Amino acid sequence: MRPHRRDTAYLMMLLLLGLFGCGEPSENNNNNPQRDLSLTQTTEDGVFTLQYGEFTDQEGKTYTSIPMNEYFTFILTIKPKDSTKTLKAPTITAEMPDHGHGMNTKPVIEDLGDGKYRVKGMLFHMPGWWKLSIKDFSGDGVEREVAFNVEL
Ligand SMILES: [Cu+2]
Repeated sequence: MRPHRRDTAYLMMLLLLGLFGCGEPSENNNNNPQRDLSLTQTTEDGVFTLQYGEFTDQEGKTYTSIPMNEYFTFILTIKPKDSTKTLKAPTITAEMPDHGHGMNTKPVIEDLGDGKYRVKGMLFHMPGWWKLSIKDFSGDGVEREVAFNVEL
């Protein structure tokens, strides 16, 4: 009888964590209209313009926008203003600033040449505000970072 009751208490705890933990839907519905959701961003110094899009699933089927809790692939294009600037494969991360966590997956980046990269293995597992960060992509040793906002 006793271990049984402990199991029940444990289950209740899990249930409460699920209800009040990260991801309670009502707290994610207040989308910020001020947030810049554009798919193109320029680095602060104006040297690089980055664009992302062409969302697909693992089989290459098109998504009109980033899906929630589904693996997706996107194409990132990095264009230097000055053609002498060289590029290298960027570091790509994504986080939910309101929740203090990132993705549970690690993206895989494929260099398609000419400043294009295919980024696979992305998974935004929760609704809310995501910040997609692209950094460390220039060959000149200057650290630059560009962030794209996503509302799911
Ligand atoms: Cu979250």
